[in-house]
Amino acid sequence: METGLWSILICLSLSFSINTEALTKHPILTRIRRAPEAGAEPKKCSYTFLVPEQKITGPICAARGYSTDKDRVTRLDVAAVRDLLSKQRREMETLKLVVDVDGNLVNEMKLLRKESRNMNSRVTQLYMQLLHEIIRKRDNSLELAQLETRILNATTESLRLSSRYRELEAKYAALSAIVNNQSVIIGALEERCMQVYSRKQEPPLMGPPMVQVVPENIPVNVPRFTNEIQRDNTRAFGRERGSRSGPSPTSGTLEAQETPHRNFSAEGPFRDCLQAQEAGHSTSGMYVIKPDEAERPLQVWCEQGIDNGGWTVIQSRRDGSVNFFRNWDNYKSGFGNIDGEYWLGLEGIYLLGKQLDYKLLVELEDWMGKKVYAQYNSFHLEPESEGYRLRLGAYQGNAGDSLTSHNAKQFTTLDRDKDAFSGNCAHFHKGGWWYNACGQTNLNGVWYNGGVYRSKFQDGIFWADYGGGFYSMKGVRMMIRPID
Ligand SMILES: [Ca+2]
Repeated sequence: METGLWSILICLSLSFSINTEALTKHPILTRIRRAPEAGAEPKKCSYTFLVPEQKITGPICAARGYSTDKDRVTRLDVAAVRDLLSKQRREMETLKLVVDVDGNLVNEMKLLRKESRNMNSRVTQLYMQLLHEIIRKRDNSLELAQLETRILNATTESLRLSSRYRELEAKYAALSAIVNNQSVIIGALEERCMQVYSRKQEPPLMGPPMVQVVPENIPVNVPRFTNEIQRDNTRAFGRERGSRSGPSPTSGTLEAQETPHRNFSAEGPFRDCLQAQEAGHSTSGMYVIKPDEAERPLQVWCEQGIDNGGWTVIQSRRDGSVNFFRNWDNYKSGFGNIDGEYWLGLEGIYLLGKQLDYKLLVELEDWMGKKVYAQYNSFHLEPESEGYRLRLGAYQGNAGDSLTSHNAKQFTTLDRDKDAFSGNCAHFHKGGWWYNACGQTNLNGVWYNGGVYRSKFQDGIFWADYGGGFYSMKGVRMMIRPID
């Protein structure tokens, strides 16, 4: 060596053997498994150390087998080692990353477990709620079933009562028929007795023929299950017989009318109740009217509550408080109480009907509280010189037509007989009416309490087509209104 230095070559063989198999077996590393490098033999490398020149004092150790390019090989080895170290460092970093990822996964797992526990808790809560709901619904079903049972029981009971009620109705109708027939028989027997035992030679009093005995619609069919409170009839009952005032009519004049305290309109006079209504008076009550040719105003009851209102009431019966067995003058001028029972008067009715074309509505109320109607599409009276002859139009309604047979008849009272019967119908029917011989209706007759009545003659307030001749109505109203 020219430098005077000698070299000692120490060959170091470093063997780096990385057990990659052990790494690839790690479960976490499966994702980063790499293919093994081909020819991954333990690599060798050489290092060259330079030492200062020394005097040779001993044996010289000469290296064998090292050629002149040994320095180049050593650098390659160093580079290879560095590369390997770098690779290992990267692998270490990769492993570190993997470990970090693993840690994150563990955290995620923990979170998921916690979430799962929460979900379990929530599911359990929901299950409990569901269970509670099911139990509650089952209880509701039970209550519903109990309620249905009760309704069924009530319905059964109601049907049973209804059936019982119909039976009673039928019995009542049958009994009414018997009473009617008995009244007729008794009347006939009384007449025969009079004939047999009368010491007088004068002919016996023969009554008019009876109207039909048992009509088809005897008033027993009333609306069922009504909530209406039955009105107290005890007050009227005391007057039942009192309203029959004996064979002679009262000769009194128009009864003093009570001072109206309510439902009274001081306005007017109006032509009729329709005009009052058109003037803005929409409530029923007492009004003053004055027909066109009337000498003095009249008090009337205006019915504004039924069938669009505007009805002038010309006759009213409801409690037997007024005697209707009266003479001609009374029937001509009118009598009674405007807020109770009254007759407007033939002259007033005549004057009303003279000013406009009117129609007539007859309202009947039976003792079961049921109301039926008969309406005639025209109505007026002829003047007194014609005996206030009745002029009626066509019938419509649900009461049956018992008035048309009285059409074109003059008015009869006990003291003025204009009827078609040999005797005086007012005498037998105890009222004043447009009698024929004598008639199918007697709305000014005797007010009997309770409906079916017993009498020698048919003198009750009857409407033959509704109840027959021996059924006296509880209430009657006759009212008129101009034709629309
Ligand atoms: Ca006569």
